[in-house]
Amino acid sequence: MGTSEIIVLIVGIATIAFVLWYFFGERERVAATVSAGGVQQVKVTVKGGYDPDVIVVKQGQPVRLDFYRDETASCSDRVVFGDFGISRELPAFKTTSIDFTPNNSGEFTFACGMNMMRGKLVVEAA
Ligand SMILES: [Cu+2]
Repeated sequence: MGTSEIIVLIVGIATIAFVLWYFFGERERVAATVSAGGVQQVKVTVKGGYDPDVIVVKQGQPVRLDFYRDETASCSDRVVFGDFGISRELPAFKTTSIDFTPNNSGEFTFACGMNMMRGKLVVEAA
């Protein structure tokens, strides 16, 4: 096998690894920080997606998610937590706080109003 073939092989493997990571890899996962009042807080930036898009909290303790919408694209003007009956407008370039207490453990999806941008709330059993 010549040098150029080896290079092609390495580039091919790297490309496949990247594609696998991109589609199936663990997304950025962020655990909430707990305030003095016992509220689990996470700041989420909304810009073409949710950052972080996997949020880990504990069951039975109040949660505050501060969504900062850093864009005007209409796709993200609403965030919906279907399992919690929450649907909230997110004004552009403002922080919108969403407060709730997850009473059940499990994985819950949140999404924009069109269900295109998605994130995951992981509630760990108390
Ligand atoms: Cu959308």
